[in-house]
Amino acid sequence: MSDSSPVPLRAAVVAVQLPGVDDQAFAASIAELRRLGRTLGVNVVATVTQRRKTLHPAALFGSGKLAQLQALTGRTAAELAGEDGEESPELDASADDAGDDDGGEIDDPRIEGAEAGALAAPIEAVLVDHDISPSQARNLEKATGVEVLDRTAVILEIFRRHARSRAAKAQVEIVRLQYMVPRLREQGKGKDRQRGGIGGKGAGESSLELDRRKIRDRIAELTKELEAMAEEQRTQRARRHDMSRVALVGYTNAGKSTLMRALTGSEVLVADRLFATLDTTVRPLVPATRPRVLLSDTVGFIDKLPHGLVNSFKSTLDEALEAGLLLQVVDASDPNFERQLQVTTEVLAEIGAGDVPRLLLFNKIDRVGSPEAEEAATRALTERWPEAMVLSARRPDDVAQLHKRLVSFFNRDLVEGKVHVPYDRQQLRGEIFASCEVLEESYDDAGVIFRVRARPELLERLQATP
Ligand SMILES: Nc1nc2c(ncn2[C@@H]2O[C@H](COP(=O)(O)OP(=O)(O)OP(=O)(O)O)[C@@H](O)[C@H]2O)c(=O)[nH]1
Ligand SMILES: [Mg+2]
Repeated sequence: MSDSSPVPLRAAVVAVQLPGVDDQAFAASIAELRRLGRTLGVNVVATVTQRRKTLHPAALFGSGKLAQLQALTGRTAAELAGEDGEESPELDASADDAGDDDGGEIDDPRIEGAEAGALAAPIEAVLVDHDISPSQARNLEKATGVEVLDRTAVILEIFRRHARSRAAKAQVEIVRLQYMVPRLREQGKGKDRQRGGIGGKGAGESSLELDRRKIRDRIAELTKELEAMAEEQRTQRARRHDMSRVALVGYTNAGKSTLMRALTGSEVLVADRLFATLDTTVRPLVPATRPRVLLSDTVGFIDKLPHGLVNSFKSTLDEALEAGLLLQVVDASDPNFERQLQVTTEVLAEIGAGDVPRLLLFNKIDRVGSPEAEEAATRALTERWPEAMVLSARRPDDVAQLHKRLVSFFNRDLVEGKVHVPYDRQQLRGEIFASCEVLEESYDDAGVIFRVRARPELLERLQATP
């Protein structure tokens, strides 16, 4: 199989519905994995689900379900077992809990697309909507004979493809390598399959060649590189320390970058795909305000975000931590928005941004439907979240109103005072005009006296400057 094939890979999504996961949440999670797959150019043509009490450590599915999945690969269990010269461990392991197969209601594999009844062509990959262990993945690969990616692997691959800056690339690379370490032995034991596919293992790169020590060295090297970059970023942030800063945060695809564009006139990337933005961008509000308000756009969140990714993007997310205000953007047109809001709130707490003042923005209200539906949705949202703003990033009036609200938020903190700038220190003049609202300018023998409105910390610093 060539890894540069322009034809989308055909895949099946598999998921186990565990107790405590309701139908809606289960369906939403699967739908999200399909979207993640599409972002990688993977066409999900079937979904195989099963209810089980727990995730079995070795076998994800019971034998009946596994047979259905195997059928989608266009080969029989016997063929698949014969190919590997041994019995499928997935089938063995599922013998003890075969009863589970009948334990709950089971979907038949859903065939997507027009031709119901049978798949037009066999699947070439399996996407699992869980984080599975290396042995679960290995067993499933053996049983199906196709590439298996769990949710983490799918997200990591998207991050790898979308990373642009040196820092983002290094961050993703570290997490990917960490993900690979426990899986190396598994792959090393069997024959190394030099096939192309989704997981970035193609292009002649053999996982055997990369032994663990080499990987650890590489991780250490990347970590050092990142630390140097973080230092640089810290210096840059320190320079913005006295300024009014707002950070856009929220679920992936909520419309953060669209709002960034609308509020700052910048050309950041907007795309209808998951994790379009991985790098942080900082721009001043436009129309310009005095003092300046800086807005930052950054990576989005997702349910079951791989833990390493949250950690590795922490320095990127520091921008959010240091902001005076977070704009928590929610896609109000997504049926699953409440869960997305919850996930975002949890991640914010996890990175230590739980206490930063926050303004909830229910975005994409233009997408909910008719004017009546929109009105009803707006009413319901404001009833439940009275402090929130309901808006559409595509409506200039809404954006103007948000702009106003940001300005008045920071205005509340401003204090009035005088700054004396000696004639030989006129370089301060530029900084004062950029960072303060200048109310009056007068002169004495020694220099210029500015009467300004500014953030208290800034005013103190300016007044202390000799
Ligand atoms: N109808 C409508 N579409 C919107 C609105 N805001 C954003 N979109 C669309 O939603 C999609 C995602 O928007 P982005 O701004 O890229 O979303 P994001 O939050 O930056 O997403 P990530 O960078 O992936 O985390 C794009 O296709 C936008 O055009 C809105 O208010 N109304
Ligand atoms: Mg974005």
